[in-house]
Amino acid sequence: PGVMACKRGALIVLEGVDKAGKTTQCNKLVQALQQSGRPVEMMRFPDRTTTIGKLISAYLEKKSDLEDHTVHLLFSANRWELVPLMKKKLEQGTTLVVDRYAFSGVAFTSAKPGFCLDWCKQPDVGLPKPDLVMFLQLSPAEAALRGQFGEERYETSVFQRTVQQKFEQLMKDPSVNWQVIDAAQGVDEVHKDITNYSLNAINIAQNLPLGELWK
Ligand code: NYM
Ligand code: MG
Repeated sequence: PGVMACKRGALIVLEGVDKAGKTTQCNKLVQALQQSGRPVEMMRFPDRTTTIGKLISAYLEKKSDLEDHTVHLLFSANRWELVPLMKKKLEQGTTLVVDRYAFSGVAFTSAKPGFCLDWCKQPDVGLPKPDLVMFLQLSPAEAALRGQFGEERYETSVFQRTVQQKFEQLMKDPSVNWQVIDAAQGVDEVHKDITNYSLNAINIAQNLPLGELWK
């Protein structure tokens, strides 16, 4: 008898502007999937633990300055350096829940003057394609109710409004499985929506090959 192909895990991404609740919801989703006996791991981008990630982290904390194109390419390189690990995990049947991905990469850089969406997408073309991208939608007014922004680069309401518009442009692309989640709901309601979409994506992905993003 031939060796049975192991069913692959799903690549699930949470996106949204700062303070939308991505990290909280990623943690809750991982916990719920674990409790239901499904193999799952969380990842986040930028992954600040690698050599490239440390350069990015210093930039975000304003401890260093980097030229805008350069930092964009570093964010992308930080994803590419983790691709072999991601593919291995997915092939082993582990679902990956990812806090930000290439969409944040494009939305944040293209919110800067002089950057078009298309240039920003190019370095991430061919990354593992998420089976599901959930966008946690929160209006600037609702975000303001959640308190002050932090001290890192990009954490101003003016910049975040532009980032939101860039995400909206990216969401028009039907080649990506976008689902918009109303992040103004309570934590448990948001979690319920996210879990339902995720279980569905896990079921569908297990019989499909992993795709290539924007290709
Ligand atoms: N960010 C994140 C980018 O500018 N480009 C990227 O490719 C990614 C993944 O870094 N403000 C920005 C968005 C956030 C910051 O914040 C990372 P956090 O809190 O570590 O998710
Ligand atoms: Mg954050």
